[in-house]
Order: sequence, then C-alpha cells, then structure tokens
Amino acid sequence: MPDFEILMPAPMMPMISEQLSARARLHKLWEADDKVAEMARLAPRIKALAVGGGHQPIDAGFLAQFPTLEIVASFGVGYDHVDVNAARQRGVIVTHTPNVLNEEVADTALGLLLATVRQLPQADRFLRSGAWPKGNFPLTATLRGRSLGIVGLGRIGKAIATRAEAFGLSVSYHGRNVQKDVPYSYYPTLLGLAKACDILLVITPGGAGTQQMINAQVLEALGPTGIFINVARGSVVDEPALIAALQKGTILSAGLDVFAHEPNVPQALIDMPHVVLLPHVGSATHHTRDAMAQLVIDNLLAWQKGQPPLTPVPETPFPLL
Ligand code: NAP
Ligand code: 8YV
Repeated sequence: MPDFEILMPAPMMPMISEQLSARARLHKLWEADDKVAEMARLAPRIKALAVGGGHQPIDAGFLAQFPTLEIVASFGVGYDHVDVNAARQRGVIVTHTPNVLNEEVADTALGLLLATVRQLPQADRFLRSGAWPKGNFPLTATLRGRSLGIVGLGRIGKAIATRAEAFGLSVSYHGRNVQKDVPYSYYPTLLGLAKACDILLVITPGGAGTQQMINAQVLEALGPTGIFINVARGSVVDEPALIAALQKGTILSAGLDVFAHEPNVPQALIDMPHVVLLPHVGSATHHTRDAMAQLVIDNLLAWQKGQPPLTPVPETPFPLL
C-alpha cells in the first residue's frame, strides 16, 4: 500500500477520496499551499492519477511531469480532456467510466428533447410569472410525425434510440461505421442525415475527430422546422454558427446540455427564450455519479493489486501492445 501513490490534482466526489485514502496514499494537490512545490516533490513517486471530467487538460506536458506514472483513472465516459496518445507513448493506461451512465444520459437526452419541442421550461416560467390568468400559453411544436437523426449510435446513442422508438419517433443515424443488429437507417454522411431528419441529436465523443462537425451547412440542411439537441460535447458544434442559425430561423430551436467553454455560456444563447439550456447534467444523479465514482476507484484498486484495469479506453488497451 504505501508505495502506491495516487495524485488527485483537483477535488473529486468525496467517496473517491475516502475509499482511495483508506487503501493507498492519496495526495490532494489542491490542498497544498504551494501547489508547484508540492507537485515537484510528489511527481517522481506518483503511480496513478485520479482526474475529473474535463476542466484541466491532461496533456502531454502534464503527463511528462510523472516519470513513474502507470495509470490515469478519469471520471466520465468522455475522455477528450486526456491526451491518450501521449499516455500510450509513455506506457500509461487511461481508464474511463463507460456503460454505468448510459440509461441516465439517455433519460436526460429524452427529457431535453421533450422540453425543447414542447417548450416545457418556458411554460413553467409562464405560469410562475403570473401570466396564465391573462391567457393561455401559446401552442408549441410537436413530436408527432417527427424523425430523429442520431449522430453517434454508440452505447448512449442506442439507449436514446430505444426510448425514441417508444415515443413513436422514426430513428436514423450517422457514424463512421454501420452498427450491427440495429433496425435504424444508416446515413454515411452527416449532411445526408441532417437533410433526412427533423430532430438532429449528437452523442459522439468530443476531440479532434468531431471538432465543429455541426456547422452552418449541417444546420441549413436540418431546416427551419428542425431541432438540434446536443448531449455530446460543446466542441462538436460551431457555436457561433448555431447562434446565427437560431437567430435567423435557419432552424427552429435547440436543446443544449453542453457548451464550447463550460461553465461559460454565450449571452446570445441565454437571451434566446426559445432554446433550452442545461448545465451539463446528463449523468448528474446521485445513483449514476456514485456508480461512475465506484468505477474510478475499482480501476485504481485493481491496478494496485496487479490486476488488469476494468475499463481502459480503446487507445490504451491492457496489455499495451
Ligand atoms: P461510444 O459508445 O464510444 O459511442 C460513440 C459513438 O460516436 C459511436 O457510435 C461512434 O461510431 C460515433 N463517432 C465517433 N466519432 C465519430 C465521428 N467522427 N463522426 C461520427 N460519429 C462518430 O460512446 P458513449 O459511451 O455512447 O458516449 C458518447 C459521448 O457522449 C461521450 O464521449 C461524451 O462526449 C458524451 N457524454 C455526454 C454526457 C453529458 O453529460 N452530456 C454524459 C456522458 C457522455 P463510429 O465509431 O462508427 O463513428
Ligand atoms: C460527466 C460526461 O458529467 O461522462 C461524461 O463524458 O460528460 C458526464 O457524465 C463529466 O464527465 C463529469 O465532469
């Protein structure tokens, strides 16, 4: 135990700190008065990093500070904040928290979709403002007869598709590959999917491969009755192009759980009454965040015992080739 030293650069859920402190030597960097000096003191001995989902990039320069690093356990399924190729080159395994959040994020996506189409937050604000006695809330768009195009039919995308089918939506999808054993139509191009559907929902990873893939041309293809839902990452969207499309009526509305520069959200979006904005809460329930936290812990404790990591990312499989 004493020689398995874990560094946690920034606070994570208390259950992670508690369980790791009980089984290994956990260093909470943010508690040090002089973080630079503390980092210099600890870095040569650190074998593991426990990191949160996204605000501090775990890039090549950061990783290079740890000559004895073996594993990075990241909280969240998306790991676009970790340079996994740099980790791989250093022989470092990166783990993430897939599957335990699929159903939760899919629930949130459907909630956001319904809230956006039926303007449920706006109706709530209308009632609270005392406007109801003066007249009814205006009629809204509908889910009836609509088709849903999912960009990224992976673990979460499939859970979203199952729910959407139960709502009577016809589902199609785009990704780089055809998915096996799904009944949904495949579109080899994003533009083709955007033209064919009237609700476009993105649930891909962030990072270089998907950077600003939702651009002005895609929004134009979605069209004036189109609704755009983003539960993936803010980086997949050209945010100024989205704002312009919403302002000009190029698309009808948007429901967004993620933004390009979280937690900062463009004032132009906040000022638009017809869009629905959530503060990145896709997986944010006690149940699911506990399951994600436990997977971070279990990955680190398995590694400490000399066992394979439970959920390495595909770029750093165990054993590393
Ligand atoms: P997953 O199983 O790996 O699915 C990702 C899907 O995206 C795959 O179907 C993949 O298909 C597709 N994809 C990847 N790169 C693409 C590209 N360049 N163009 C088109 N499609 C692409 O991942 P998951 O577990 O479902 O999670 C997906 C993402 O959701 C996470 O990485 C994260 O960014 C986001 N997320 C957000 C929240 C939230 O709170 N809002 C919560 C959890 C996850 P192909 O390989 O065939 O292209
Ligand atoms: C988390 C997420 O909120 O898992 C992901 O990829 O986006 C969310 O579940 C995030 O990682 C925590 O910061």
